[in-house]
Amino acid sequence: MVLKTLSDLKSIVAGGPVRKLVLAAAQDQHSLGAVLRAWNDNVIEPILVGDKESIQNICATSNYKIDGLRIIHEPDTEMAVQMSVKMVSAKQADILMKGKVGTSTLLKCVLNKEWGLRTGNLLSHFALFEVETYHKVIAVTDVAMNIAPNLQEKISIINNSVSCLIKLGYTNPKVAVLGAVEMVNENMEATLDAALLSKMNQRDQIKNCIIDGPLAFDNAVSLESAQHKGIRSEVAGDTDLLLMPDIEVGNVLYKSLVFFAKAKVASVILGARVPIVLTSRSDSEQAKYDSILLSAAASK
Ligand code: COD
Repeated sequence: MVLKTLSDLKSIVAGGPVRKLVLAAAQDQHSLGAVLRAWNDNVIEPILVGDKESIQNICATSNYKIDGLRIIHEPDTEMAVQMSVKMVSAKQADILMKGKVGTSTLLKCVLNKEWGLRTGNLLSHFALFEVETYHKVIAVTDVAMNIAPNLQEKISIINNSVSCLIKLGYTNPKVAVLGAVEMVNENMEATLDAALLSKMNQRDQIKNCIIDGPLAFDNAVSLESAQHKGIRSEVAGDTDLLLMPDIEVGNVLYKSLVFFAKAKVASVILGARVPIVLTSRSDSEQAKYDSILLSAAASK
């Protein structure tokens, strides 16, 4: 099974357990809209932590029905995030979501050594894109958390992503490790890592997926382009997951897909005790809603 569109996420979570989601610093219009929609669809049971008056004002202005909704009043943003993270640590919630708070404030609380959500695994960002010009949903990692992953960190990022794809129904997802070129070039570290990752996959040191690289972006997503260059690869042209060399390449690709190609996106932080919805403030309500569905599927 592969996802053809992001709306397929709905059927994956339909009828599954209702997850408790805590929205940290909940006084944010798009986050509230997405959370209340997922609540209405019976995917999650929300707990809102934040400035109660602001939350109520946003809901009143937007005509959101909030009868029966659990709201915990904490007007200080950092305290609201801490309280939300601690609720997850205490197993009172299954998903953490970022509201009106900066990414690094939330991540620093998540990484807190005493009461944070570390498991010993690397945390990494995983995004799914639906773009008209590709024949299926394409996953991209890591475009938002790990800045310049080394080989070991790239292995963890692949493992986090492959586990998530398997929860979504994939078998042996196809992973393209990107470089600027498809040949190993000793001056381009990304190509060296890509060749090592491919060989480690062949030798079963990285399991449950098919890895090939280095592949340039065009070979990864276009069979015609790969054939034109004479590349023989099971992954080329049919990639399920693109592994980015670093955060700059990843973030620019993410934003190009959304702003130029009008792609739809859903994303989640993996590797912590629970999935974390960490969409950016500029993401649409639809992107936040799809990210909640993805997190619910990832929390299986
Ligand atoms: N997984 C697990 N543990 C981690 C990770 C990770 N990905 N990153 C850091 N840690 C641990 C370290 O082992 C250490 O014990 C502690 O956390 C602090 O590590 P530092 O000092 O390297 O981390 P910080 O606190 O300076 O920064 C961690 C961030 C995740 C905030 C940092 O990596 C970061 O700023 N990433 C980019 C986030 C961002 O700006 N995204 C923008 C695109 S939206």
